[in-house]
Amino acid sequence: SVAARAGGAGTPFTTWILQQEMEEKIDGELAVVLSSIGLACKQIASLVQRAGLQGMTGLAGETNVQGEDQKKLDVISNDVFCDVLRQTGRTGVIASEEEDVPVAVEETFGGNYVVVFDPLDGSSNIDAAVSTGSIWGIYESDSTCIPDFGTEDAAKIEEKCVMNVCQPGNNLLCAGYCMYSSSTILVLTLGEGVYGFTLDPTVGEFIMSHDNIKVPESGKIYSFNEGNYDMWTPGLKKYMDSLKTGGAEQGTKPYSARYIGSLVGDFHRTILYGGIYGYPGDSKNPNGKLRLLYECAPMSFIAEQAGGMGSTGKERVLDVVPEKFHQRVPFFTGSKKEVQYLESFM
Ligand code: P6P
Repeated sequence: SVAARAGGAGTPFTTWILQQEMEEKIDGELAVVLSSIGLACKQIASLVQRAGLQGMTGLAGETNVQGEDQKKLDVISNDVFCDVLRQTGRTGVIASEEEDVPVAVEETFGGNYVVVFDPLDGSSNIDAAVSTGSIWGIYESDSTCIPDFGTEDAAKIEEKCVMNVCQPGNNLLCAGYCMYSSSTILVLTLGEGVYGFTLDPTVGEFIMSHDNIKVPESGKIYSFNEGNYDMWTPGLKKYMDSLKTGGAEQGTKPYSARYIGSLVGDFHRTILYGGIYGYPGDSKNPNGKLRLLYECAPMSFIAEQAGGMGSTGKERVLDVVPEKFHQRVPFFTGSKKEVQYLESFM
């Protein structure tokens, strides 16, 4: 008989999850949650691929809590993630960029896990068929914040859900993203390395294509929206200017600029090719634009597990304890040497 593959390239995602469970890296509950996230990503990939054909581009006519116009696909992708996670019966709280507040999954709050996610990040790119992505993080539910649906009112339940969700990234059990681009790639970490799975549309399954991703130690690619340059601090301007004449090794080859304007696409290229992605704070938005809970913390967990860094410019993103659900932080991530060089200017 063909011995079951012990992981490695070519392993289907479903098989890999079962192997992690057999090796007791995850329990059966988390295995179910991960499989359901894989299903949500396949459903969203299908929607994104057909968006232009099914009249799903354009605006949904509503705005989210961030005051951003919600694209039709934003709303649909959020529903996909919420429905799939509820149906697992293993999630206690789900928290989405698209929802005003975290939501307790009443039917099964006994679920062990809290899932935070951005169902379709970079959705402003959808109308131009530019890459987008889903981002998620999974925490253990905080046993001191389990609401009592029998006795507590909605305000108390909401308060406990927000407390349960606002955990530092150091507590993450799993972080991942799925990029919808020239191919559909699901990348995740369970705390022991970073693995990438490419969707084989002929099978309808994610197949391992990246076995233990490692970020190059350095890389001469920078990914910032330089349109904000005039609003940056003097230190950051000095840093950016230095990249034009070689960066840490002044007088050597200048850096190349690559900016998709979609975090998942820019991040994925950065961890594979090396370099740095940054969304700094500026005079208009001192904490930048990206959200801590469901963008910067999961991406930082992945970056660190791949041997890179995730920094606010002053500290590890994973050390930041969220005070607010939709809290923003300045974000710099990628090759260790590149992020350390940036931090020396902050
Ligand atoms: P800007 C997309 O809206 C997003 O949240 C990230 O995906 C992306 O990296 C960033 O904002 C782009 O922002 O201000 O450069 O358009």
